[in-house]
Amino acid sequence: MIEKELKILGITSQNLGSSTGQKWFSGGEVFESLSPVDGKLIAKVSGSSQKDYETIIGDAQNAFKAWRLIPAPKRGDIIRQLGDKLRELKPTLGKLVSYEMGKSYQEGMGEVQEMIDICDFALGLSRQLYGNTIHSERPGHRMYDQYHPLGVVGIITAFNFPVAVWAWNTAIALVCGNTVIWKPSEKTPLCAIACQKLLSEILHDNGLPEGISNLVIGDKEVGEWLAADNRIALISATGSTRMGKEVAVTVAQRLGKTLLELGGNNAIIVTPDADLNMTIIGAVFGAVGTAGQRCTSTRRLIIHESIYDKVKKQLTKAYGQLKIGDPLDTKNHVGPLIDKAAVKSYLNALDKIKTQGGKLLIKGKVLEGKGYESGCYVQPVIAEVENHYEIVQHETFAPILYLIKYQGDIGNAIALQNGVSQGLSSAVMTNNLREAELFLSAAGSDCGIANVNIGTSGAEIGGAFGGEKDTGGGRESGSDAWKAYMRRQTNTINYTTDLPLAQGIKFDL
Ligand code: UN1
Repeated sequence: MIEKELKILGITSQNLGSSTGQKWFSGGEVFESLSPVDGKLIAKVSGSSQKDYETIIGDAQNAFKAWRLIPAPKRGDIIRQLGDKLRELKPTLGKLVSYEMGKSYQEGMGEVQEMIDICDFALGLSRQLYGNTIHSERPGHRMYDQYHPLGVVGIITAFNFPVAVWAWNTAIALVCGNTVIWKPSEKTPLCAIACQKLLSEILHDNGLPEGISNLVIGDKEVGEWLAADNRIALISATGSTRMGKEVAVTVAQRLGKTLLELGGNNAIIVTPDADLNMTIIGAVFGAVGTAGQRCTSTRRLIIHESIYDKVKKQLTKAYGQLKIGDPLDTKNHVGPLIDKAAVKSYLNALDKIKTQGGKLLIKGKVLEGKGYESGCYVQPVIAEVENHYEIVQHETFAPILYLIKYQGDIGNAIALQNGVSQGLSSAVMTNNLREAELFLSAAGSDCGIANVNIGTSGAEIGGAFGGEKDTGGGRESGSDAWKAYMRRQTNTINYTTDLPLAQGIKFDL
């Protein structure tokens, strides 16, 4: 199924483990990469032993000493070469993403495109890591601030975006002069090995040392090693709020830096002035795309009572047209969940919806029979609920869409939308300028992402990506998110023969 792609990507029995570049390690526990598409074993991959980990961190620290001195635009050129390679390999890597993770081939290709986009962004950024010049209060003094690399950056990523989130972090961290150690999800190790292989070959071909880009394979325990390790300056972690809270505490204990991008509970508000055709497409893609396993997936639709029945009818009709099956077959809309544990949590959520008072408009089930042998394909669900239900307050990584009714003006809808502990992505569907502006104002959405007339998922890399509250507060990707990967230094230079003190303090000897 995927042999050809693995071969093109250079994945062989020699590199099924952790790596500092040209060196590969296979000292630890063995993990199986199973495809949720057909349930087949793709490969067995070795996790990192503590000994492997020590070698990797040593190489990352050594490499940092050289890498930080290479001019940023030259570092940018390495990332340009990565982008070029990704352009060439887009269908191949896109297919591996789709097969190992289970998202549609279209979305797998989209993920690789996101990698290419961040490489372009990082290349430009490598000539723009600007500080400010500041006017000094003292005569003959010059002040400015500048940004220096941090050191070794630890990157922890989730299974749902097995390549793009690495690329957002790595492309930016590397142009900023850091070296990186990546711990991908143990559910998608082959995507990680493919990325590591691509980048480390480029680094090697450019005569650069081992240890600039590193990969450690493992589960939670390896994540804990990274979080507790004071040789790692920044931990950038993407995943559940539960994981993020643990990482935050561990890293804070050693006063390290964190960048957290955690769970969402994203809503689209549908007002009486919404364009309903756009609303239905945006909501359905947001809810069932990646089988509801994006942190930006649409989980709640907050609909005005005057159009509630109409939206409900059109949505249930649209769900009736969804084709569920092999994500590599482009006629299907919805692929499988990542594994059987995810199916269990989907079934558990359905039970809770019923016991907490919700009504299933489209009932859920695990699909069986030909094409569904992996046991990971589920029926996307629509449920009528109230916002305060415990299950609605919780992020379930599955295609479950909650319909919530609001009355009165948009202020009531905004209160519901903000009435959850997470704060990642949000949207309003309206052609009413007053509603749109209120939604974007200080009294509006409390999320890191707030959209008008588009859905909650599918952000571009040019903006800063992340959210507030239980989403962790970090920002990755575009805009000035790069600043989290650097240390700021304020410099004051006196070019006179006097030594005036700031604040006019007199000190004569
Ligand atoms: C994630 O689910 O962790 O905005 C990232 C989006 C994608 C990234 C999602 N560009 O949906």
